[in-house]
Amino acid sequence: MTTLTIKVPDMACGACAETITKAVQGLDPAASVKADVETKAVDITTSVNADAVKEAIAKAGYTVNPR
Ligand SMILES: [Cu+2]
Repeated sequence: MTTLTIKVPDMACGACAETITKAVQGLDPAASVKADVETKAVDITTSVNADAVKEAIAKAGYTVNPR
């Protein structure tokens, strides 16, 4: 398991946070996801690698910053 913090600057509201959470959990149902709209940061604990997580968030329609 690894813990990632991924910056998603265009996460603007609770619905965005939910979409992102579902995108990550669609990839890894066991992932722990905490999407914070105020800081635009998504804290994720997962066994899936960071690139795959970023890709899932990008596919959900959000721009992902490296860190
Ligand atoms: Cu939103």
